[in-house]
Amino acid sequence: MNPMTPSQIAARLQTHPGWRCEQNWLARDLQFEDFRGAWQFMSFVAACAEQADHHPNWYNVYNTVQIRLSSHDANGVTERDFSLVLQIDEYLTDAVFTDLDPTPIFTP
Ligand code: H2B
Repeated sequence: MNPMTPSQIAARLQTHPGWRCEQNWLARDLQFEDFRGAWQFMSFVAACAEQADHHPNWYNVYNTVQIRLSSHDANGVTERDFSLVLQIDEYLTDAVFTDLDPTPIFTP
């Protein structure tokens, strides 16, 4: 699967508020009410990821989750990443959360 072009990604992101593109990644930084909320979100995404055999990069600290999606084998963003975005956005329609300002992922 070929990576999408920056203009293709920008066009798709029009319908996915909260998400942005950072180099070869789709990125979103979320804050939930508490650790339980963050963990329930991650559990949902983990199940979707396993089903799709397509896994996020993410970083969790208490009630925050920084999620990054990319297709490693295509070295870029593909439809598989947007398929996860769709499932995540659907989950979030019933969740209590706020979007955090873009925050670089902590790298030790
Ligand atoms: N997840 C992501 N995001 N990109 C990949 O290229 C990828 C993956 N490849 N999950 C899968 C696993 C591959 O390593 C396994 C062997 O199918």
